[in-house]
Amino acid sequence: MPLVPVPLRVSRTRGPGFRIDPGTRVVVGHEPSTISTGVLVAARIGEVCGFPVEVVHVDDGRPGAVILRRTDDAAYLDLPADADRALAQDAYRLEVTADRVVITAVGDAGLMYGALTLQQLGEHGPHGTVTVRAAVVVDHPRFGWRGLSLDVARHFHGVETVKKVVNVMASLKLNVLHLHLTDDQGWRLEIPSRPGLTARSGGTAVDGDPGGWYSVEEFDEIVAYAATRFITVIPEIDIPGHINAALHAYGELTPSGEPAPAYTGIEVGFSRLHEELPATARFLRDVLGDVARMTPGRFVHIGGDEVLSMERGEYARLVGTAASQVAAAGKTVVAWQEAATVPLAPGTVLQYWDEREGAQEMAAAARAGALVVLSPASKVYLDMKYDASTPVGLDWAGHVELRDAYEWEPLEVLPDVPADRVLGVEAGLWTETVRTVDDLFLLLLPRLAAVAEVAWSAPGHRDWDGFTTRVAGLAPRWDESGVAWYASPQVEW
Ligand code: TNX
Repeated sequence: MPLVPVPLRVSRTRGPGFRIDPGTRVVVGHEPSTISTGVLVAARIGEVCGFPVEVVHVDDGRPGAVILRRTDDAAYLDLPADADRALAQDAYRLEVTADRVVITAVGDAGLMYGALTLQQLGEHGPHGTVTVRAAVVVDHPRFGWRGLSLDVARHFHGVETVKKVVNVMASLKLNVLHLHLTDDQGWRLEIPSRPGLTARSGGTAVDGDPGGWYSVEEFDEIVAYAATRFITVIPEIDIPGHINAALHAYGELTPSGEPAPAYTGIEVGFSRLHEELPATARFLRDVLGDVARMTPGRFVHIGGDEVLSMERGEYARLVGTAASQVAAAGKTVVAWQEAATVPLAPGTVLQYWDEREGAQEMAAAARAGALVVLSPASKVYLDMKYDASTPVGLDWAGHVELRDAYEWEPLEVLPDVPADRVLGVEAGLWTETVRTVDDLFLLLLPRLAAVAEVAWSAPGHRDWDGFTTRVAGLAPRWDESGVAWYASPQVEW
């Protein structure tokens, strides 16, 4: 299988390659986290080859060992001198010789990424054997934030589907899953202090389609499943707009005191919280407190997008209240670009999506201490149709063919934001039109592979022609795992 995202350095070395066969063992040492990484690596190799792969603590020197080795010496990995810590955690060195494979990394994430590269280098032979040509790979990501945002509010997608998405993300070395859990059409996360949110607004969705929600335990299951694959889940509770589901559940949040009617259309911008209602601050405190407690990761996303019916002062105060609740719970705030004009704590993450506006505001916020994640809709909104014939999707940001998702340079999106303020890149998949798991993967693949390479691979190391051949090699894996994908005419599949 070819390599996507393309690594920093791959050198073929002399001599025969490594054969993965029933004698292959994964050697993990005694570090508990490395043992669990080793178990996952062994399971993956076993899955591909069709036989169980043993995990052992020590290397007995016999041929056939895949050795996972943690090191504190990042110099060994050839990292650039100024590489930040997140990148060091993800870096790895992979050495394949006839007798053994050695994966060396500072963090367990790096070990896992090295094993994924090993898997992609494997060539299938008869009887389940896989051979990997002798090589040395040295690799680290360009960006520490390589994400996908998934809207489970417009249409609900359950735990099993999310796990499939996580598997595909992990295979592409993506590491942030942002879940858009609430919107006008439905509320998808159980909030223990506010059971009415899911009881009354969990069952609705666009067009009257079936809804659903994650219980606390199910959310935990997603978080843990993702964490094992080095993916951080970022929950988004979208305030102060996109909030009709909450207004439908709790009449105390509306000026009349009456619950708002359920909403199943796909307009945006009409619903809002009201600063003057005492219930509003209590709502923000309860919900964001619970969500922060349910989230082991560093970040909680508070939305802030497309509030079309609120005066700026009220908007700023409501976003500020939500942000202080998140900070009080010990988490870092993420918000959409509209919040760039609100004074927020340094280190707040702003997510840029709407290229029609906001560039100056983003630059000013970055100068004042904000960090930036890039989700330019015309490149990475994977709910955009590929072309006019795509059966699902929207087109407000244009058609996004594979090449559009691939051929762009993140640091050119907001030229006035200094490079050291840019955390990375996040694709988006909004689900107004996305009902089924097949719809979902048809939009995700192959474009998610393009975005993953933009986020991981250094400029100058990636190019469109090379990508088209490499991405074609991923399709058989997608078929094996039973996920849909779009045969873009830009690639010879
Ligand atoms: C814009 S991106 C939105 C979403 C829509 C999406 C559809 C963002 C912050 N807001 O509410 O679902 O476009 O592509």
